[in-house]
Amino acid sequence: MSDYQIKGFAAYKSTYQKSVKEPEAFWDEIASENFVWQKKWDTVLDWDFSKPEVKWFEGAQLNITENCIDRHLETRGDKTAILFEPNDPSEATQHITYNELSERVNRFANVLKSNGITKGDRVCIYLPMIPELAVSVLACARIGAIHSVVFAGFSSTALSTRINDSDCKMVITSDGSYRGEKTIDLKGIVDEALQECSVVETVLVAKRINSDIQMKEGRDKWLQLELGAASAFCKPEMMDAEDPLFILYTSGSTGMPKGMVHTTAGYMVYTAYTFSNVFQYQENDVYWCTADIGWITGHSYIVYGPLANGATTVIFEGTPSYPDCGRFWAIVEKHKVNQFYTAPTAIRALAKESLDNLEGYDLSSLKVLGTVGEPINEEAWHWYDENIGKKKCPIVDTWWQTETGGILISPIPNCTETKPTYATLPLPGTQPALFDENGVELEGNNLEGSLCIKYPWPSMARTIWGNHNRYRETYFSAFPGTYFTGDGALRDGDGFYRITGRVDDVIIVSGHNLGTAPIEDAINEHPLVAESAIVGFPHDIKGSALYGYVTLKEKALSRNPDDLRLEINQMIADLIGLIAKLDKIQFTNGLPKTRSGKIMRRILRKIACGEVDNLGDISTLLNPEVVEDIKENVI
Ligand code: 7RM
Repeated sequence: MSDYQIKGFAAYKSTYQKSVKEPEAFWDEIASENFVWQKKWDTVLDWDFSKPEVKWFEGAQLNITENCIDRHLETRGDKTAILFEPNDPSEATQHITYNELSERVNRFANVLKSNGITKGDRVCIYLPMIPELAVSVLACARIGAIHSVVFAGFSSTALSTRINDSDCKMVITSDGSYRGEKTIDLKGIVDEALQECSVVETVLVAKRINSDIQMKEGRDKWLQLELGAASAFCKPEMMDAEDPLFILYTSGSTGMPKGMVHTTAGYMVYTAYTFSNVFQYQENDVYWCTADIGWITGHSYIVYGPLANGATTVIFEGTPSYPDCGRFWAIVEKHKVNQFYTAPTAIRALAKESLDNLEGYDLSSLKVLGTVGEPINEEAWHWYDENIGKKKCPIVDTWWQTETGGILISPIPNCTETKPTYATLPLPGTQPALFDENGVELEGNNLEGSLCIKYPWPSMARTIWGNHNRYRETYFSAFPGTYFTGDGALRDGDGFYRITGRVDDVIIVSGHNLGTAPIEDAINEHPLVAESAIVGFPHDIKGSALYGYVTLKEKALSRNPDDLRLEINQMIADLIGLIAKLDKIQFTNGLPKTRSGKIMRRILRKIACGEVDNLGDISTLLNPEVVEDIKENVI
């Protein structure tokens, strides 16, 4: 293992250069030397971004579960593969070894087969963060079924839309889930969703909370009973390199969610390679990513990437605030976590709380800290660096997308430098470029533009399920010949990239382009501000003006709101300039967020523009209740 792990800046430099000059030779070598193949490829890469079509390792045959499980059994059979930490801290941790994982995946694969699932069938997985979630994903991959994991916080409508879009024949769920002090009736949500889904034949139900649920005769089956009756070995299905491995839905700025299709060989090679490098994982390390497996971060960096490297990966069922806001740190201490990977929204939420929550926890096992999902503001970056990493752990600000399958821009610990708010340098194999609004590539440094990727990388999504046209339109039409990410970025004097936010979040005020992220950063520098979001609204003279939604910290309650408004605008004026001052500032109890913690500016924009009756579906939000409050107090 770790043959492909880069050590030191010189190695990064030469590796990167090789990956650009001879990309095919570069990936050929990595794929040959670090994975098991039933049959090697005929061609490393075949691509045409105008179609668009991308094929990696064509002609190869493999099964990803042989790479994530079987090949480790001889040397790591008794090593913990999955460390399961339940919601309730008094419930025992489970250590699932590679041997045990193998048996569970094989049995589960046989259950899928005996229920009529074959290669190419779509299986929807709607489970909480329990071991069965990872096991069911791998069981699908074992037999070549295409998994479509739907985050178990989504509503029944969101679930049925996704089940129908890809015609899933089976749903795997549980009798319920734990979330902090609450339980959630997952099976009830599935039952409701399935009233709208005619293709589903079977529902496998895992027992988790022992609730009294309805089982529909002929359709619903208890997973544990089925597993007991299944044999413990299932021959892995041999997959072509470009056979779909999974579908994962991601919301676009408009319309139906997009079912991004990831294929087998390239996805495996890239997630494994980047996991090893970005986290500098060493053989006996314990790695923890706090994301849900329902998101791409969980697919790539809880399940496939870590397991392909024979790592120990933590699966945490609970929330950062249960039983108190020290839970993350209690788990880090308990399992001596070495790499910790989370989202800026979680960091900001914890930073808002008292430092007493950290008191007494030994965090000295930590070596690398990671962040993903949105730009991390300077204040949160420093809080993470000082209080969690004790200034000794490099922070990897990893930029990537559901569509990219794996991390594309990130520091590499102890190889490349970190810089607050910067994702820094492209990983080997990634060729980023910035384009201006006329579609001209911006050469040189110290510029800002639309972030595109000029050359294929192995884990890029190959299409949108059932809608290749939309794939072309969304990603390959704005800047022909390159993949358009939808993000803006700036490249500093050292060639470091800073993601400035979605390009659609740019607001033009009096002819000046203002990104929302830097203004929010400025506001967040105010010591009494917990979080903020900026949107534009129409203005007679300026074209657009800025509307700020600001959540204050507890301590701000005693302060006069108008004084605070003045101070916030002064902060912006000081840090950015008068042009970026806000016309309106509304104080909020919270900001509407997606389930993965992204602020839903679309909703805030509509409210600021007076379109309160036309907010669209808000049922998939993490916190739909804050929307009412915001509507009522609009300025
Ligand atoms: C992995 C994931 C993708 C979008 C992406 C960006 C934003 C993600 C960062 C980031 C700044 C980062 N997939 N984003 N990581 N922005 N710095 N390190 O989040 O499909 O759910 O979202 O998230 O806008 O385009 S995703």
